[in-house]
Amino acid sequence: MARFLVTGGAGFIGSNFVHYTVEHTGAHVTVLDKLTYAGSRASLAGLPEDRVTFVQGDVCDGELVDGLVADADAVIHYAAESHNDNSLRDPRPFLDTNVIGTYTLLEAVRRHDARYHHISTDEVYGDLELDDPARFTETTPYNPSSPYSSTKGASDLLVRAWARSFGIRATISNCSNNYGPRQHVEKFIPRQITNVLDGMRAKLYGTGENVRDWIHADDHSSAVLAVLERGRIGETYLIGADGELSNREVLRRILLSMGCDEDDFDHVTDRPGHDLRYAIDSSRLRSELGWEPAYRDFDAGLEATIAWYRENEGWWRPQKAQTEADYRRQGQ
Ligand code: NAD
Ligand code: TDX
Repeated sequence: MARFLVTGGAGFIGSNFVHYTVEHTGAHVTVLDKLTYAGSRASLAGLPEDRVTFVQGDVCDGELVDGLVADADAVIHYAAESHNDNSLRDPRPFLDTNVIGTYTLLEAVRRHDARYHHISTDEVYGDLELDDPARFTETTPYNPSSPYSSTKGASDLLVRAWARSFGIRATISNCSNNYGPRQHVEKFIPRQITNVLDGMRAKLYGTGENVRDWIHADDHSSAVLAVLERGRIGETYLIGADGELSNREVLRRILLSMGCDEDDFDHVTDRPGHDLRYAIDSSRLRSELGWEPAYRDFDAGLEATIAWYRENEGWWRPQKAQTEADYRRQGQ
């Protein structure tokens, strides 16, 4: 039985990967998660105890990390400070977790010769004009805009350096915006859904013309498994599902689906340095590894996500008041 160490496995995408792995493989998963404001044990509820072990701890803790990596065949590194708006308020935790945490894991991987997969984001490439026919590819130069994306870019470069200089067996994937169940209410889609459920107005930054390239978290997980199983060592794979939509359009669909008027929202202060558009060309992943997304109908995936938040108020309620208080302080 393969032994996976999944960092950040109590977060949105990491927990999706743990559920997906238990369902689709025979691997045993050890989750290492600090349980910051973004992590929740409830996201791992219902998983069989003989398949998943939970360890609460920090990826920057060298001794803890060394012991866990020594027992793993493969390390899949999701743990990160993940929210752009938080990185504009207080960048320091992003440097600690995203840069030093990755360095700590890489050193342990080097000592124990574990297979390493690094989870990253399309935001490392900066942004595109709305009318640019180009999309991001594996050779697009890095040009990150925010403290979040610059620390993710830094962590990717550490992985490349450790692969080249020390020969670690590493792959990297850079994925576009994920949606689905168990996403923190600070993020765009869950924030709007839970605002409507709470009788508050939805909040759109700036004009809302900004475009994001949406992918269901299950499709991100299936792509990561494909890279782990069949990816070329040393390679980077972009993960995306051709899901470009403007924020204004996503919000319109949420509002109409929840029985609101499409104008039932407030324009709020824009995010400083707000990236205009992300778009992923995932040809390499599809042609080399034969991966295809299972969720081709964004509206159906969005409906299911809205239903999940309706049915799981107990999961998101503890996060909501503090998140909105933080946004209010910034006029958002
Ligand atoms: P998230 O904020 O929901 O979860 C992050 C998890 O990491 C939490 O459980 C948190 O407790 C844990 N964590 C934070 N600091 C830690 C530390 N020092 N030690 C151990 N655990 C720690 O984030 P997410 O949206 O699930 O993102 C997961 C990964 O995927 C990140 O690396 C992110 O950059 C990447 N990514 C996210 C998206 C997206 O759309 N959300 C897209 C592409 C890539
Ligand atoms: O209330 C809001 N109103 C709004 O208009 C919020 C919270 C966001 N937005 C806009 C900002 C973005 O253009 O919606 C878009 C999506 O925002 P976020 O959910 O914060 O995501 P984004 O900044 O695009 O980054 C996400 O995708 C890439 C993840 O948070 C990152 O971790 C990932 O790397």
